Amino acid sequence: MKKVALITGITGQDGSYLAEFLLNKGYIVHGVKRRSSLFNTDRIDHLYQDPHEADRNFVLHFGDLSDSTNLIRIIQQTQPDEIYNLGAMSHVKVSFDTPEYTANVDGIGTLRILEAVRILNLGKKTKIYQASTSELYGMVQAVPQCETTPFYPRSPYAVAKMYAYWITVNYRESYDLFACNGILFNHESPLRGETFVTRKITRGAAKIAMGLQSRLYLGNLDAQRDWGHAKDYVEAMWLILQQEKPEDFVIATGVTTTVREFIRLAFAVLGITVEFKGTGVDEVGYVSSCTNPDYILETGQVVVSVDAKYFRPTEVDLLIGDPTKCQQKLNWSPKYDLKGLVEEMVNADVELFMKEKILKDSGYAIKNQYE
Ligand code: NDP
Ligand code: GDR
Repeated sequence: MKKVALITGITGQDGSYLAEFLLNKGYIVHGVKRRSSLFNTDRIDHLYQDPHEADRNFVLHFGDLSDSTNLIRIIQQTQPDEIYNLGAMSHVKVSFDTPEYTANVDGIGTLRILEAVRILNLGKKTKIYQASTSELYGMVQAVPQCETTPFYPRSPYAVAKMYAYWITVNYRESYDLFACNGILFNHESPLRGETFVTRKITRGAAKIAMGLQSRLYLGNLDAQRDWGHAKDYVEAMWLILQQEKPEDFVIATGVTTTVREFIRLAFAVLGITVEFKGTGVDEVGYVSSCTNPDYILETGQVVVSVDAKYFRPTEVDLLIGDPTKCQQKLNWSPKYDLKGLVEEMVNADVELFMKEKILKDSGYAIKNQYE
């Protein structure tokens, strides 16, 4: 019998990599996608199977984490062996603009999944993975952050995820559910949403090098993050649910890097050296040399400026995870390093914008996208 997985957030970065990973392992994968006015399945279109095909192993269901009845019905119909609750309003800055919605989806949404499994008496069958986050650590209490480091969330997103973390632990202890938190540190990829800082930088660097954009506006360049590759991290999610007993795990690389350094690395892939001067909102990054003959950038050209509108009311300054437990118990360690990740992201964005460049070079107007 094939195992059945249900993924919420299947149209997101992690949902896409996880679906692909589970299909390769022989699972039948069901995914919950939201209704939207335009197609929102770009990241999973390569997995799509025509609904008229018999024996499909990839099936999408319309649904939303704010709707219990819908979740109960989907879980009842699909009878999953494993649920991966990845659906969320996942943008920290945006959570300050939409705090109630974020609490509903990221916090209570998790409760709805747990309750559905309990109501449907699937507690003995269905294992649940909850997408917890290093944002729970927030204000630095101790580093590196591990499973026992105290939480101090610093955004409506992190506070909602803290509720989700504890309600997952509570259902495990109260009802004996196999429910686990993966406390994942930042993970990125060419599929990363365009408004997260890494993708914003790799897109911006690619567009600047290709003459499609002149400058990149960013917020706090001093923030430090423990960045890994999403492809590695979805494997850890699966491993967490294959353990004998349900437990919570930190998933991280153990290496931290500033946003400023990430910018340097991204431009370096394009043969462009960027230096910084000034501090805070006066800070700019300028080109100090450009060795790639495909891109002719003048020395002294300002390519990065700080715009205070990207600052957060409360910031998370430093994240660096301690991967000891996941290394020992899951035998997991990342295959990608940061340099490889940045290279893959920048090269994918250069390829993505090639069509735009050809159109621009042929005199067609191109559409701007704002983040
Ligand atoms: P994305 O933002 O790429 O994807 C989020 C997914 O959730 C999308 O499929 C989105 O749908 C869906 N979604 C949003 N709102 C709802 C809703 N109301 N009901 C159902 N689905 C909804 O996030 P990631 O893939 O990067 O992250 C996956 C999960 O892991 C999230 O829960 C995130 O908070 C968490 N996380 C992520 C980390 C990271 O570094 N990437 C680190 C730690 C935790 P749509 O496509 O329609 O918008
Ligand atoms: P984060 O990721 O908040 O860590 O949450 P993000 O990439 O948004 O920010 C990382 C750091 O970069 C700083 N920054 C900027 N961020 C954005 N988005 N845009 C900018 O222009 C910019 N300039 C500087 C931020 O201030 C921050 O310090 C991600 C999400 O995937 C969450 O869902 C997940 O839980 C955590 O990672 C772990």
